[in-house]
Amino acid sequence: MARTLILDSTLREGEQTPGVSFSVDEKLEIARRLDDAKIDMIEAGHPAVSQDVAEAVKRIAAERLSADVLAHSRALISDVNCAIKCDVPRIAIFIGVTERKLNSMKMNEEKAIDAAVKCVQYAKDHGMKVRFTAEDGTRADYNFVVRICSATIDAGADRISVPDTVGSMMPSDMKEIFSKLSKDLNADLDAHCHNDMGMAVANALAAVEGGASAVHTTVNGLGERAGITPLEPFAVALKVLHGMDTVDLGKLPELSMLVEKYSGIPIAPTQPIVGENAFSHKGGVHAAAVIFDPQTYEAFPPNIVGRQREIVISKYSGKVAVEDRLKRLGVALTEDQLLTVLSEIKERLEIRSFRDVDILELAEKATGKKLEVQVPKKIEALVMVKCESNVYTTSVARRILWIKGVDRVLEISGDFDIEVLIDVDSISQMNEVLEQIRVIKGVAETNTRVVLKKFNNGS
Ligand code: HCA
Ligand code: CU
Repeated sequence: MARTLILDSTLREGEQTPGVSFSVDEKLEIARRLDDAKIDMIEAGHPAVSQDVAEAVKRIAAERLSADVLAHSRALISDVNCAIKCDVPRIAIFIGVTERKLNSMKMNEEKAIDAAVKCVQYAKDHGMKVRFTAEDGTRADYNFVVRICSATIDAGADRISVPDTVGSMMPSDMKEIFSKLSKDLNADLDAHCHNDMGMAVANALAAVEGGASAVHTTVNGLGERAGITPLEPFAVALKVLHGMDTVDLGKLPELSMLVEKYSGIPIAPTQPIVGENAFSHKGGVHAAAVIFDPQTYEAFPPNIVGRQREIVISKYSGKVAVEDRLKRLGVALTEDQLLTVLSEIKERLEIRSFRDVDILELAEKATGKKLEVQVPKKIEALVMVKCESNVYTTSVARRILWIKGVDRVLEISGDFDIEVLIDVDSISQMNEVLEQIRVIKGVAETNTRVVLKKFNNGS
């Protein structure tokens, strides 16, 4: 199978995510990092949207990245002119091709072909490489899709995108339509799959099997509604299922965190590849098997993207997981002591995941002696957070809660909006947490107090 090209549209489709607006500098940084990760094409924006979008496209194009940089454009000469002003080497010109969309634009098929061809020719005359997009093409009349795409190919388009604009396809149909298009069109094909029914990765893979040579992605799957094919699982799937090397997989977690930070859209713990839990094992049966042989419960190892496997200790844990954790902490217990620790773990329901200190404390109790282990001294701090007036405090609070090292988040009244309890092992970790809080969109000010002494009433 030929190497699939990846076009990343985080800066165009991704910025169409409700609530997301990247600054020009943020876009430049994301573009550089995408380039660094060896993305083939970067869809930098739709310049006709606004002045700042145009400026970002122009500045990204001026970076002379290895990736092919392109601008998005409606099939309007005025839009193409905006792209020309940005000096982009490539343009993607789209027009809706379903009967419904043609009606809403008060156009018929011939007029749509005419508008598309004129714009493609105009862009070619101005020295740009051109992709034509038959928007919502998977739901449109197939013969018309072939007719309009062929006309734009004759006018000079070298790539054709037939997007699943509303995410209504399923993989078998996707493969079929791309197999047909590869025979009927004399151009390279792009697949752009929306995720409305959660099939964007599967549909993109199916399109590749059918003959698509490029797939559109966004970091963290951002985009209109439920977004499009997320870059991270798609690139990993190409590697794991087809042995295909595309982007630098080791760069994905950082890229994902950067986009999480600038977009303000949190990564769910269960998100594949980049979610907090993507490489964690919890159930006793799972943990025991993974400790024996990780492949028992892993389709691919975490180090494929530079991450590490975690065995969570909780009431679901069995003897093997607890013994393994203690061994890694340098503690060996007798069978009886181990069973005592395990039964305590199963009773202490207030602790959802046991940290090393918690486990060591139980081991000390079971052995009746102070263990000779270097347990890092914990640092606790209270961070008061003030939010900007136009943001929804709960969404900021929720984002803070997902930061590693944050114990509790309280929405409060008074001078500050949120109080955060941090529980970490070192000052440098505390600073890291503070930094992660400060960069969250909507955080205006923070004020930190380190806990010196704690008094409990014994309850
Ligand atoms: C839209 C356009 C698009 C275009 C995809 C492409 C879609 O926002 O409607 O140019 O390939 O999903 O059809 O994103
Ligand atoms: Cu789209």
